[in-house]
Amino acid sequence: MKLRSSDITPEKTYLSRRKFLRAAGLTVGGAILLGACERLGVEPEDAPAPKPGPTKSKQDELGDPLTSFAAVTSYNNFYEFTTDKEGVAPLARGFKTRPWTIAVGGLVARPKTYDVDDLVRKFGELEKVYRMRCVEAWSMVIPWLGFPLAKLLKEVEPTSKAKYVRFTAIYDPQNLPGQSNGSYSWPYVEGLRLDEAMNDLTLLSHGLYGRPLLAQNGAPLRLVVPWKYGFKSVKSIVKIDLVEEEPVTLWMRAAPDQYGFFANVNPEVSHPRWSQSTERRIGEISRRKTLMLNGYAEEVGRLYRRLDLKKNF
Ligand SMILES: Nc1nc2c(c(=O)[nH]1)N[C@H]1C(S)=C(S)[C@@H](COP(=O)(O)O)O[C@H]1N2
Ligand SMILES: [Mo]
Repeated sequence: MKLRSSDITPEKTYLSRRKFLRAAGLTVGGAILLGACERLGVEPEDAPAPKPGPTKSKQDELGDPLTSFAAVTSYNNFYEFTTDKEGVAPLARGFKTRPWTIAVGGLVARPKTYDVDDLVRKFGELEKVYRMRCVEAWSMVIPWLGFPLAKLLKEVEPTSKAKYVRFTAIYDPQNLPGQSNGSYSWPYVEGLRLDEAMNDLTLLSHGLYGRPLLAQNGAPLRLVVPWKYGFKSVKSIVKIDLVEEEPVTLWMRAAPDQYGFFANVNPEVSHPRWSQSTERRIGEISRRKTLMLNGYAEEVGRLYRRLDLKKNF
């Protein structure tokens, strides 16, 4: 099926002005809007707003402040629900994320199906503050809870044939209204080269802001790869396979000329719809420069020494 680029993401301005200001915690006319709308009943919601838990960090290693919990949990890309960013959280409210298993297999010595809570107990929770840069040229700073993917991979013992990791998200069209959208090949599939998957920065996340992940953020378990565009960080994973060939991802299938396998954040390689040289940090007014590999070049640049990042976008 042939897609026009306009099919890939709806032409949508993000957060309506009032919601944006509220999410960003900005002030209008001297009144602090964060939380005030609920108290004043300006914008009645049908359920109480979720609350953040405690975080150890207030900023990332570059000194950038955390994006508000309200923005992180109300402005989402999760096409299994809807392509409308503000529509995801309301639709995801009743989505069942327990019980949940994740099957780890393919080219491994010890394939195993894990209950997600056993995984969390076994591999624990680190807090890691990462920038997340969407290919649509907006970004956030998020305090994740999770564990390195490498811990899980080491336990299942990839064979010498394994070169890539393929991640498969849940397929459940009865409960995921977006999966009736025939423009995409469901389920959502993503992939990493094995060395990328083994890198210390690469997390499996089960929480943010000191509390368990909400469904809109990919509960119960999602990938986080901070030097790549946000779409690599696949949500609500049910299967992880070690494979020999480069996986074909949902985005590569949808528009191979626009989305490559690597999807490394690169201000020098523009997407046909979005220049990647600058970005809008959610909660800030003016744009900022996008950093090579999203500011993680020191940690992961060596993975790409032999790769032309202009060709391998
Ligand atoms: N299963 C699944 N994972 C997904 C997506 C999706 O539509 N489905 N969207 C991706 C995109 S484009 C981005 S930018 C991030 C957004 O993560 P967040 O909503 O938690 O900020 O999730 C990624 N993971
Ligand atoms: Mo994205």
